[in-house]
Amino acid sequence: MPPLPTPQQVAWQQMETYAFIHFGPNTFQDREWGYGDAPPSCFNPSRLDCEQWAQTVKAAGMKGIILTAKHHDGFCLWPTRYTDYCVRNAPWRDGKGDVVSELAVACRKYGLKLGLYLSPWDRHQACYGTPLYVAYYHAQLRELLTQYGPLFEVWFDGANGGDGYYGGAREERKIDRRHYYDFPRINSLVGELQPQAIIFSDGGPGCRWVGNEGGYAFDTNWSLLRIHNVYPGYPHNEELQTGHADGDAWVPSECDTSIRPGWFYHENEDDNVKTADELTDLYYRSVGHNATLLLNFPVNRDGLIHPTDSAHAVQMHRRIQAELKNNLLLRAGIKATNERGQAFSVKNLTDGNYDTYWATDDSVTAATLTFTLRGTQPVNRFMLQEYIPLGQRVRAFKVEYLDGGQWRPLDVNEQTTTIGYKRLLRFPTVRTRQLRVRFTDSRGPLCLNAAAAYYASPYK
Ligand code: FUL
Repeated sequence: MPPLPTPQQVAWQQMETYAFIHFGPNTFQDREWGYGDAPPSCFNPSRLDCEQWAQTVKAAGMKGIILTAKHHDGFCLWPTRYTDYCVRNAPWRDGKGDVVSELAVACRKYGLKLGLYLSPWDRHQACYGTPLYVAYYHAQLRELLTQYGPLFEVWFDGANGGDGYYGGAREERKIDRRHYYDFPRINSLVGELQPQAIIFSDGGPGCRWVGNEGGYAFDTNWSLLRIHNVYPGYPHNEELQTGHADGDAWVPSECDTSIRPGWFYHENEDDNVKTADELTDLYYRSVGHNATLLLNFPVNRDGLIHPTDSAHAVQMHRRIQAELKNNLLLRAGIKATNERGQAFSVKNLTDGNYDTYWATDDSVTAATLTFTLRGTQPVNRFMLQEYIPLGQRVRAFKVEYLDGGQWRPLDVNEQTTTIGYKRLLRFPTVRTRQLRVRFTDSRGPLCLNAAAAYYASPYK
């Protein structure tokens, strides 16, 4: 039996895009990796407003927010029982503030899901590197899992070990990344307290790092992983980019990137915010490559998302909506060389129902879908979705258009190998009456629940 996603993984994948927020003492000290010695007094956002974050994220079409509750510097954005190195000892809201709680409330108000990042590496705690720290880390995780309502994702970073403040020791500490934190215990804690939450790490088990921080996935991207090989800090990024075609677990990829060069806010990056064009390109190469897009907003010293960042993100969303608006296949005739029977008809490809799909007979792993449009039309985008509750199957396909009497390949400039949850293809505009997809290799019978073709007019 090939690996299948859990219903939670399917629901998570359907979110498609969600936001990251990096915020903490680094914001006030102009750093990326705080050493762990910043005084809590530096944490003093003048106008922190989680509703402003939520409004921005919502307007950018995203479905949730993941906050750095604790980054590598060890400072906690919630008043944890287990250390004084937290908001309780900051001047912000006279030490009575709780960023995690304010964000949880804002997310609920705006219909967004909440996720949390709790850095395993902690450059502040004196006990880091000993078993006591692991108990501390698990206790903090339990607080976050029990105090703030349902979480959609819990994020475990792979960066680990090295030098730090460590209670004043100011030294280098090395841990065994694979075993030190007791990830099996962490995973069962999350499973027990937040069963719907997806666990992110380099190797899952809920979803995996895509092997780069550029915000894109490779064109060949399996949601499968040989999970027992991979662990946080796994050094073979190229395997995380493509997944393992023969993987034994369902571990889809997530593309994390920041809208600015840094993860944290730096004023000197105000003119270096990714443009709507660049962000749109990343959408096609993340969501359109069978992954999710986790886009980071570095909240500034006021405690707000900078207006440039929010403008670009909202423009990206509008652009994507405009480009993928009119599915030309809704009014097209669709024929398949094989159909499993009426319940699995090609009509299911355009009925807008996620859970109905076109399928081929058991023995059929290659087939062709032909789409006849209402007259000759310009086309420059194509979309396919496999019905992933039944797994990821397609290994190779070709998309072609009829040019005069000749079928010609669309100039997609990518390998057309895997599809998975969603595959989006862009190509120079062709004018045609017919398009076809030839599925040439698949691990099993084909199961596709959606197909679309669009004409994205040049953006003004
Ligand atoms: C990395 C961290 O070291 C960065 O600071 C950031 O949090 C990024 C999302 O993950 O591993």
